[in-house]
Amino acid sequence: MKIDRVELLELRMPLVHFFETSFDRTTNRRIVLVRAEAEGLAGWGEVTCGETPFYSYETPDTAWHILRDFLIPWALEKSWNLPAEIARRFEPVRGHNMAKAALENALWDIEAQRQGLPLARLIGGTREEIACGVSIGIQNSPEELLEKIQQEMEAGYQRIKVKIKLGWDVGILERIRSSFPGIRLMADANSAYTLADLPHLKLLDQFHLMMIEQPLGWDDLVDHACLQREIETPICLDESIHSAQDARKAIEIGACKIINVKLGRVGGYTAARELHDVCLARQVPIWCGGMLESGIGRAHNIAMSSLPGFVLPGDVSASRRYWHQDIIEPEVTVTARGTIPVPKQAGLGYTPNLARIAEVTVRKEFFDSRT
Ligand code: OSB
Ligand code: MG
Repeated sequence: MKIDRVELLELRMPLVHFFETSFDRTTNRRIVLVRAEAEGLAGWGEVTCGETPFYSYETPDTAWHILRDFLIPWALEKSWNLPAEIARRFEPVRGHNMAKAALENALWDIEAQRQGLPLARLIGGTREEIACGVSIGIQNSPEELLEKIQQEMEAGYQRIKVKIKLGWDVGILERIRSSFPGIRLMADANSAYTLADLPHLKLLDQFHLMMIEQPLGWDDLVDHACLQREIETPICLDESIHSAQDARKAIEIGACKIINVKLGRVGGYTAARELHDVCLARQVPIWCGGMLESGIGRAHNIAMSSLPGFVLPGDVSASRRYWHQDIIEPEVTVTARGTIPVPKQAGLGYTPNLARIAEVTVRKEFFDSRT
Protein backbone atom coordinates (compact mmCIF):
# COMPACT_ATOMS: atom_id res chain seq x y z
CA MET A 1 0.00 0.00 0.00
CA LYS A 2 1.46 3.33 -1.13
CA ILE A 3 -0.05 6.30 0.71
CA ASP A 4 -0.55 9.21 -1.69
CA ARG A 5 -1.92 11.82 0.64
CA VAL A 6 -2.76 12.44 4.27
CA GLU A 7 -5.06 15.17 5.56
CA LEU A 8 -5.37 16.43 9.13
CA LEU A 9 -8.63 18.09 10.13
CA GLU A 10 -9.64 19.70 13.38
CA LEU A 11 -13.36 19.76 14.17
CA ARG A 12 -15.25 21.72 16.84
CA MET A 13 -18.38 19.98 18.03
CA PRO A 14 -20.52 20.89 21.07
CA LEU A 15 -21.71 17.94 23.18
CA VAL A 16 -25.47 17.50 23.65
CA HIS A 17 -24.80 17.46 27.42
CA PHE A 18 -21.61 18.30 29.32
CA PHE A 19 -19.50 15.33 30.43
CA GLU A 20 -17.87 15.61 33.85
CA THR A 21 -15.25 13.29 35.34
CA SER A 22 -13.17 13.55 38.53
CA PHE A 23 -10.64 15.60 36.49
CA ASP A 24 -12.71 18.02 34.36
CA ARG A 25 -15.93 18.98 32.61
CA THR A 26 -16.12 18.88 28.78
CA THR A 27 -18.73 20.96 26.96
CA ASN A 28 -17.19 21.48 23.52
CA ARG A 29 -15.05 18.90 21.79
CA ARG A 30 -11.98 19.54 19.62
CA ILE A 31 -11.57 16.48 17.43
CA VAL A 32 -8.61 15.77 15.15
CA LEU A 33 -9.34 13.44 12.24
CA VAL A 34 -6.88 11.78 9.88
CA ARG A 35 -7.92 11.07 6.30
CA ALA A 36 -5.48 8.97 4.27
CA GLU A 37 -5.56 8.16 0.55
CA ALA A 38 -4.03 5.04 -0.97
CA GLU A 39 -4.87 2.71 -3.84
CA GLY A 40 -7.58 5.16 -4.92
CA LEU A 41 -9.36 4.64 -1.57
CA ALA A 42 -9.82 6.91 1.43
CA GLY A 43 -9.58 5.77 5.06
CA TRP A 44 -10.40 7.64 8.25
CA GLY A 45 -9.10 7.64 11.82
CA GLU A 46 -9.74 9.79 14.90
CA VAL A 47 -7.34 11.11 17.53
CA THR A 48 -9.20 10.29 20.74
CA CYS A 49 -7.44 12.62 23.16
CA GLY A 50 -9.21 15.11 25.41
CA GLU A 51 -8.91 18.88 25.05
CA THR A 52 -6.84 19.05 28.26
CA PRO A 53 -3.82 16.97 29.38
CA PHE A 54 -5.79 15.60 32.36
CA TYR A 55 -6.74 12.10 31.13
CA SER A 56 -3.36 11.60 29.44
CA TYR A 57 -0.68 14.04 28.27
CA GLU A 58 -1.98 14.05 24.70
CA THR A 59 -4.04 17.00 23.45
CA PRO A 60 -5.23 17.98 19.94
CA ASP A 61 -2.14 20.17 19.57
CA THR A 62 0.41 17.56 20.68
CA ALA A 63 -1.21 15.04 18.33
CA TRP A 64 -1.15 17.50 15.41
CA HIS A 65 2.56 18.15 16.05
CA ILE A 66 3.51 14.46 16.33
CA LEU A 67 1.50 13.55 13.22
CA ARG A 68 2.71 16.48 11.09
CA ASP A 69 6.39 16.38 12.06
CA PHE A 70 7.01 12.64 12.53
CA LEU A 71 4.29 10.07 11.79
CA ILE A 72 2.93 11.45 8.50
CA PRO A 73 6.39 12.03 6.92
CA TRP A 74 7.32 8.44 7.88
CA ALA A 75 4.06 7.05 6.51
CA LEU A 76 4.67 8.80 3.18
CA GLU A 77 8.28 7.66 2.81
CA LYS A 78 7.66 4.15 1.43
CA SER A 79 5.10 1.52 0.53
CA TRP A 80 3.62 -0.72 3.29
CA ASN A 81 2.54 -4.34 3.01
CA LEU A 82 0.25 -4.30 6.05
CA PRO A 83 -1.02 -1.66 8.47
CA ALA A 84 0.82 -3.59 11.24
CA GLU A 85 4.10 -2.67 9.51
CA ILE A 86 3.43 1.01 10.04
CA ALA A 87 2.85 0.37 13.76
CA ARG A 88 6.47 -0.91 13.89
CA ARG A 89 7.70 2.19 12.03
CA PHE A 90 6.03 4.42 14.64
CA GLU A 91 7.86 2.74 17.57
CA PRO A 92 10.71 5.30 17.80
CA VAL A 93 8.17 7.87 18.99
CA ARG A 94 7.73 7.12 22.67
CA GLY A 95 4.09 7.30 23.69
CA HIS A 96 1.72 9.60 21.75
CA ASN A 97 -0.41 6.52 21.17
CA MET A 98 -3.55 8.45 20.24
CA ALA A 99 -1.71 10.24 17.42
CA LYS A 100 -0.30 6.91 16.20
CA ALA A 101 -3.66 5.13 16.38
CA ALA A 102 -5.46 7.73 14.26
CA LEU A 103 -3.13 7.20 11.29
CA GLU A 104 -2.70 3.43 11.68
CA ASN A 105 -6.46 2.92 11.99
CA ALA A 106 -7.10 4.96 8.82
CA LEU A 107 -4.83 2.49 6.98
CA TRP A 108 -6.81 -0.45 8.39
CA ASP A 109 -9.95 1.18 6.98
CA ILE A 110 -8.28 1.38 3.55
CA GLU A 111 -6.97 -2.19 3.76
CA ALA A 112 -10.46 -3.51 4.62
CA GLN A 113 -11.94 -1.68 1.62
CA ARG A 114 -9.14 -2.97 -0.61
CA GLN A 115 -9.90 -6.57 0.45
CA GLY A 116 -13.68 -5.99 0.25
CA LEU A 117 -14.08 -7.01 3.91
CA PRO A 118 -15.81 -5.37 6.86
CA LEU A 119 -13.05 -3.90 9.05
CA ALA A 120 -14.36 -5.98 11.97
CA ARG A 121 -13.68 -9.18 9.97
CA LEU A 122 -10.28 -8.04 8.75
CA ILE A 123 -9.05 -7.62 12.33
CA GLY A 124 -10.48 -11.01 13.37
CA GLY A 125 -13.80 -9.93 14.86
CA THR A 126 -16.38 -12.69 15.25
CA ARG A 127 -19.42 -10.95 16.76
CA GLU A 128 -22.54 -10.01 14.78
CA GLU A 129 -23.48 -7.40 17.37
CA ILE A 130 -21.75 -5.80 20.32
CA ALA A 131 -23.08 -5.29 23.87
CA CYS A 132 -23.49 -1.67 24.94
CA GLY A 133 -23.38 0.15 28.24
CA VAL A 134 -23.31 3.86 28.98
CA SER A 135 -20.90 6.08 30.89
CA ILE A 136 -22.73 8.82 32.79
CA GLY A 137 -20.74 11.78 34.06
CA ILE A 138 -21.01 13.66 37.34
CA GLN A 139 -24.24 15.73 37.26
CA ASN A 140 -25.32 18.96 38.94
CA SER A 141 -27.49 16.98 41.38
CA PRO A 142 -28.12 13.35 42.41
CA GLU A 143 -31.69 13.66 41.09
CA GLU A 144 -30.41 14.49 37.60
CA LEU A 145 -28.15 11.43 37.72
CA LEU A 146 -31.03 9.13 38.77
CA GLU A 147 -33.16 10.56 35.95
CA LYS A 148 -30.42 9.86 33.41
CA ILE A 149 -29.99 6.28 34.66
CA GLN A 150 -33.74 5.75 34.32
CA GLN A 151 -33.65 7.01 30.70
CA GLU A 152 -30.69 4.84 29.71
CA MET A 153 -32.20 1.71 31.29
CA GLU A 154 -35.40 2.39 29.33
CA ALA A 155 -33.35 2.77 26.15
CA GLY A 156 -32.10 -0.80 26.72
CA TYR A 157 -28.45 -0.30 27.69
CA GLN A 158 -26.99 -3.39 29.39
CA ARG A 159 -25.04 -1.69 32.17
CA ILE A 160 -24.59 1.70 33.76
CA LYS A 161 -21.23 3.25 34.58
CA VAL A 162 -21.12 6.33 36.77
CA LYS A 163 -18.21 8.63 37.40
CA ILE A 164 -17.16 8.96 41.05
CA LYS A 165 -14.81 11.08 43.19
CA LEU A 166 -14.58 11.96 46.89
CA GLY A 167 -17.91 13.58 47.80
CA TRP A 168 -19.71 11.97 44.83
CA ASP A 169 -19.36 8.28 45.63
CA VAL A 170 -20.81 6.45 48.66
CA GLY A 171 -23.87 8.71 49.01
CA ILE A 172 -24.52 8.63 45.26
CA LEU A 173 -24.14 4.85 44.99
CA GLU A 174 -26.55 4.44 47.95
CA ARG A 175 -29.13 6.54 46.11
CA ILE A 176 -28.62 4.56 42.90
CA ARG A 177 -28.88 1.18 44.62
CA SER A 178 -32.04 2.12 46.48
CA SER A 179 -33.74 3.17 43.21
CA PHE A 180 -32.20 0.46 40.99
CA PRO A 181 -31.25 -2.50 43.22
CA GLY A 182 -30.64 -5.04 40.48
CA ILE A 183 -28.96 -3.19 37.62
CA ARG A 184 -25.47 -3.99 36.35
CA LEU A 185 -23.59 -1.04 37.81
CA MET A 186 -19.94 0.05 37.87
CA ALA A 187 -18.00 3.16 38.87
CA ASP A 188 -15.07 4.96 37.24
CA ALA A 189 -12.86 7.13 39.47
CA ASN A 190 -10.34 8.33 36.84
CA SER A 191 -7.59 8.24 39.49
CA ALA A 192 -9.49 10.25 42.13
CA TYR A 193 -8.14 8.26 45.12
CA THR A 194 -4.91 7.11 46.75
CA LEU A 195 -4.12 4.14 49.00
CA ALA A 196 -4.68 6.47 51.96
CA ASP A 197 -8.39 6.26 51.05
CA LEU A 198 -8.44 2.48 51.62
CA PRO A 199 -11.02 2.52 54.47
CA HIS A 200 -13.26 4.71 52.31
CA LEU A 201 -12.80 2.53 49.22
CA LYS A 202 -13.76 -0.56 51.25
CA LEU A 203 -17.20 1.02 51.73
CA LEU A 204 -17.82 0.56 47.99
CA ASP A 205 -17.88 -3.24 48.31
CA GLN A 206 -21.45 -3.10 49.70
CA PHE A 207 -22.82 -1.88 46.33
CA HIS A 208 -21.99 -5.05 44.38
CA LEU A 209 -20.38 -3.14 41.55
CA MET A 210 -19.31 -5.12 38.47
CA MET A 211 -15.98 -3.33 38.88
CA ILE A 212 -14.31 -0.11 39.97
CA GLU A 213 -12.36 1.50 37.15
CA GLN A 214 -8.96 3.19 37.72
CA PRO A 215 -9.36 4.14 41.39
CA LEU A 216 -5.68 5.05 41.92
CA GLY A 217 -2.84 6.85 40.06
CA TRP A 218 -3.07 7.23 36.28
CA ASP A 219 0.36 5.61 35.84
CA ASP A 220 0.19 3.13 38.73
CA LEU A 221 0.12 -0.67 38.81
CA VAL A 222 1.69 -1.55 42.18
CA ASP A 223 -0.72 0.33 44.45
CA HIS A 224 -3.66 -1.10 42.51
CA ALA A 225 -2.32 -4.57 43.31
CA CYS A 226 -2.25 -3.64 47.03
CA LEU A 227 -5.79 -2.29 46.81
CA GLN A 228 -7.10 -5.35 44.95
CA ARG A 229 -5.90 -7.55 47.82
CA GLU A 230 -8.01 -5.48 50.24
CA ILE A 231 -11.31 -5.08 48.40
CA GLU A 232 -13.88 -7.51 46.96
CA THR A 233 -14.92 -5.34 44.02
CA PRO A 234 -12.90 -6.24 40.90
CA ILE A 235 -10.53 -3.49 39.76
CA CYS A 236 -10.59 -2.57 36.07
CA LEU A 237 -7.64 -0.57 34.71
CA ASP A 238 -8.00 2.13 32.05
CA GLU A 239 -5.39 4.95 32.24
CA SER A 240 -2.54 2.65 33.41
CA ILE A 241 -2.62 0.26 30.44
CA HIS A 242 -0.84 1.38 27.23
CA SER A 243 0.23 -1.92 25.70
CA ALA A 244 -0.04 -5.70 25.78
CA GLN A 245 3.05 -5.70 28.01
CA ASP A 246 1.37 -3.37 30.52
CA ALA A 247 -1.63 -5.70 30.55
CA ARG A 248 0.56 -8.76 31.15
CA LYS A 249 2.37 -7.06 34.04
CA ALA A 250 -0.85 -5.78 35.61
CA ILE A 251 -2.39 -9.26 35.48
CA GLU A 252 0.78 -10.93 36.80
CA ILE A 253 0.96 -8.73 39.89
CA GLY A 254 -2.80 -8.80 40.52
CA ALA A 255 -3.36 -5.09 39.83
CA CYS A 256 -6.69 -5.74 38.09
CA LYS A 257 -9.19 -8.45 37.17
CA ILE A 258 -10.63 -6.65 34.13
CA ILE A 259 -9.20 -4.29 31.49
CA ASN A 260 -10.80 -1.40 29.59
CA VAL A 261 -9.31 -1.25 26.07
CA LYS A 262 -9.20 2.01 24.16
CA LEU A 263 -7.81 1.97 20.63
CA GLY A 264 -6.21 5.38 21.05
CA ARG A 265 -4.70 4.78 24.48
CA VAL A 266 -2.93 1.61 23.30
CA GLY A 267 -1.89 3.05 19.91
CA GLY A 268 -4.12 1.38 17.30
CA TYR A 269 -5.38 -2.02 16.15
CA THR A 270 -2.01 -3.78 16.13
CA ALA A 271 -1.41 -3.09 19.82
CA ALA A 272 -5.09 -3.57 20.71
CA ARG A 273 -5.09 -7.03 19.15
CA GLU A 274 -1.91 -8.01 21.01
CA LEU A 275 -3.47 -6.81 24.26
CA HIS A 276 -6.68 -8.70 23.42
CA ASP A 277 -4.71 -11.92 22.90
CA VAL A 278 -2.80 -11.53 26.18
CA CYS A 279 -6.08 -11.12 28.08
CA LEU A 280 -7.93 -13.89 26.24
CA ALA A 281 -5.09 -16.35 26.97
CA ARG A 282 -5.27 -15.46 30.68
CA GLN A 283 -9.09 -15.39 30.75
CA VAL A 284 -9.15 -11.75 31.82
CA PRO A 285 -12.37 -10.09 30.59
CA ILE A 286 -11.95 -6.93 28.51
CA TRP A 287 -14.35 -4.31 27.18
CA CYS A 288 -14.15 -1.31 24.87
CA GLY A 289 -13.87 2.10 26.53
CA GLY A 290 -14.90 5.40 24.99
CA MET A 291 -13.43 8.90 24.66
CA LEU A 292 -16.54 10.89 23.61
CA GLU A 293 -15.71 10.03 20.01
CA SER A 294 -17.27 11.36 16.85
CA GLY A 295 -18.76 8.80 14.50
CA ILE A 296 -15.34 7.95 13.04
CA GLY A 297 -13.84 6.87 16.36
CA ARG A 298 -17.13 5.27 17.34
CA ALA A 299 -17.18 3.15 14.16
CA HIS A 300 -13.64 1.96 14.94
CA ASN A 301 -14.74 1.08 18.50
CA ILE A 302 -17.56 -1.04 17.09
CA ALA A 303 -15.14 -2.95 14.85
CA MET A 304 -12.73 -3.58 17.73
CA SER A 305 -15.54 -4.69 20.08
CA SER A 306 -16.36 -7.52 17.67
CA LEU A 307 -13.20 -9.40 18.76
CA PRO A 308 -14.06 -12.51 20.83
CA GLY A 309 -12.33 -11.35 24.04
CA PHE A 310 -14.65 -8.33 24.40
CA VAL A 311 -17.03 -10.17 26.72
CA LEU A 312 -18.42 -7.28 28.78
CA PRO A 313 -20.65 -4.39 27.60
CA GLY A 314 -18.50 -1.42 26.52
CA ASP A 315 -18.84 2.37 26.67
CA VAL A 316 -19.84 2.40 23.00
CA SER A 317 -23.30 3.93 22.68
CA ALA A 318 -25.57 5.81 20.28
CA SER A 319 -24.43 8.95 18.41
CA ARG A 320 -27.43 10.90 19.73
CA ARG A 321 -26.17 10.69 23.32
CA TYR A 322 -23.26 12.94 22.26
CA TRP A 323 -24.15 14.89 19.10
CA HIS A 324 -27.02 16.88 17.66
CA GLN A 325 -25.73 15.63 14.32
CA ASP A 326 -22.92 13.09 13.96
CA ILE A 327 -20.40 13.15 11.09
CA ILE A 328 -21.18 9.67 9.73
CA GLU A 329 -24.12 8.12 7.94
CA PRO A 330 -26.03 6.32 9.20
CA GLU A 331 -25.51 7.56 12.76
CA VAL A 332 -24.80 4.87 15.37
CA THR A 333 -28.02 3.58 16.91
CA VAL A 334 -28.62 1.00 19.61
CA THR A 335 -31.23 -1.78 19.55
CA ALA A 336 -33.86 -2.15 22.28
CA ARG A 337 -31.77 -4.98 23.76
CA GLY A 338 -28.76 -2.68 24.12
CA THR A 339 -26.64 -3.83 21.20
CA ILE A 340 -25.10 -2.33 18.07
CA PRO A 341 -25.05 -4.54 14.95
CA VAL A 342 -21.57 -4.86 13.46
CA PRO A 343 -21.70 -3.44 9.90
CA LYS A 344 -21.38 -5.92 7.04
CA GLN A 345 -20.14 -3.49 4.35
CA ALA A 346 -16.48 -3.29 3.37
CA GLY A 347 -14.34 -0.95 5.46
CA LEU A 348 -15.62 0.98 8.47
CA GLY A 349 -19.22 0.36 7.44
CA TYR A 350 -20.33 3.95 8.09
CA THR A 351 -19.88 6.72 5.52
CA PRO A 352 -18.22 9.99 6.56
CA ASN A 353 -20.68 12.84 5.96
CA LEU A 354 -18.34 15.17 4.08
CA ALA A 355 -20.71 18.12 4.04
CA ARG A 356 -21.22 17.90 7.81
CA ILE A 357 -17.48 17.47 8.38
CA ALA A 358 -16.78 20.61 6.29
CA GLU A 359 -19.28 22.60 8.39
CA VAL A 360 -17.51 21.85 11.67
CA THR A 361 -13.90 21.91 10.43
CA VAL A 362 -11.79 24.78 11.81
CA ARG A 363 -8.29 23.75 10.68
CA LYS A 364 -6.86 21.61 7.87
CA GLU A 365 -3.43 20.61 6.63
CA PHE A 366 -2.49 18.41 3.64
CA PHE A 367 0.57 16.26 3.11
CA ASP A 368 1.36 14.74 -0.30
CA SER A 369 3.82 12.05 -1.13
CA ARG A 370 6.52 13.50 -3.41
CA THR A 371 6.87 10.44 -5.65
O1 OSB B 1 -12.34 7.19 31.76
O2 OSB B 1 -13.50 6.08 30.41
C1 OSB B 1 -13.06 7.16 30.78
C2 OSB B 1 -14.52 9.98 28.67
C3 OSB B 1 -13.43 10.81 28.54
C4 OSB B 1 -12.24 10.45 29.15
C5 OSB B 1 -12.17 9.28 29.90
C6 OSB B 1 -13.26 8.44 30.02
C7 OSB B 1 -14.46 8.82 29.43
C8 OSB B 1 -15.70 8.06 29.55
C9 OSB B 1 -16.73 8.30 28.48
O3 OSB B 1 -15.97 7.36 30.50
C10 OSB B 1 -16.97 7.14 27.59
C11 OSB B 1 -17.82 7.57 26.43
O4 OSB B 1 -19.03 7.65 26.61
O5 OSB B 1 -17.26 7.84 25.34
MG1 MG C 1 -12.13 5.22 32.48
